[in-house]
Amino acid sequence: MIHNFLTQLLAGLWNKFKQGSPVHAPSISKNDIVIFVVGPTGSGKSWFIKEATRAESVKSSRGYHPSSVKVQAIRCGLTDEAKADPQKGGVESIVFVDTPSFLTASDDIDAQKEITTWIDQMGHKPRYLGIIYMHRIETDPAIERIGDHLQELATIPRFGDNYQPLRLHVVVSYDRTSGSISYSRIKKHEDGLRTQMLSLPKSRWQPSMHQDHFQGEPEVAWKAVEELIKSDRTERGSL
Ligand SMILES: Nc1nc2c(ncn2[C@@H]2O[C@H](COP(=O)(O)OP(=O)(O)O)[C@@H](O)[C@H]2O)c(=O)[nH]1
Ligand SMILES: [Mg+2]
Repeated sequence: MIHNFLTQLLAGLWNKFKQGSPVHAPSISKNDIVIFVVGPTGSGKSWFIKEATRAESVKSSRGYHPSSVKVQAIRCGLTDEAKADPQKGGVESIVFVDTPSFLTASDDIDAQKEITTWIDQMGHKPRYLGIIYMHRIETDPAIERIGDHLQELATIPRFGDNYQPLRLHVVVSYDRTSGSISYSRIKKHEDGLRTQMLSLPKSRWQPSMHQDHFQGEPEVAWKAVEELIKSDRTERGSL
């Protein structure tokens, strides 16, 4: 059961992994944890991965132009200390997958196709697969369409066939340097987001929402990954 194999590793996840570097889908191994980071343009996907992995190749945009048109994956291996831990549950690394945005202004980026191709090329079924959905709280980018976009993701065959119901953890990003936003607006956006998540079909999705806003702290990013995995209620046995 997922709960058991990662219990020890999951305590204080964020200082158990080294700086990340790019990895291609065929190199995914059965001892990897793979986390897809999805969401609209400007929601903070690249920012989240950049801070969590400290990988130099990840560039966040500080704007709304879709800078990621291809899938880019970053692998963080376990530190030597964590590697020596007998409780590491067979896990060797965590791979963050930066996906092209949904809801982009430009229609010539086919996010679903890019993600599908990447998944089809995965060398192995990873040990664990989950999704982080980023949402930028200062703005309200058509959250009523989240369901449609996630639906597209859920129908990607290798996702749909092997991992349903899909584990989805919502992380709200907040860039304070871009100007302040009132408490009531934050609440309103969070409530709207929660309503959308709760209306997702339960047969396909197992959603949850991260309590803290991501404001660039690696600890919060890793905590979100911990929560994603820890609160999985599915028995995925031999994944
Ligand atoms: N404070 C701060 N904010 C950032 C940084 N990088 C990105 N952001 C914020 O996050 C937003 C989204 O950036 P990005 O991660 O590229 O979006 P993506 O399209 O989802 O990958 C930007 O508009 C900024 O508000 C950063 O290094 N520092
Ligand atoms: Mg990006």
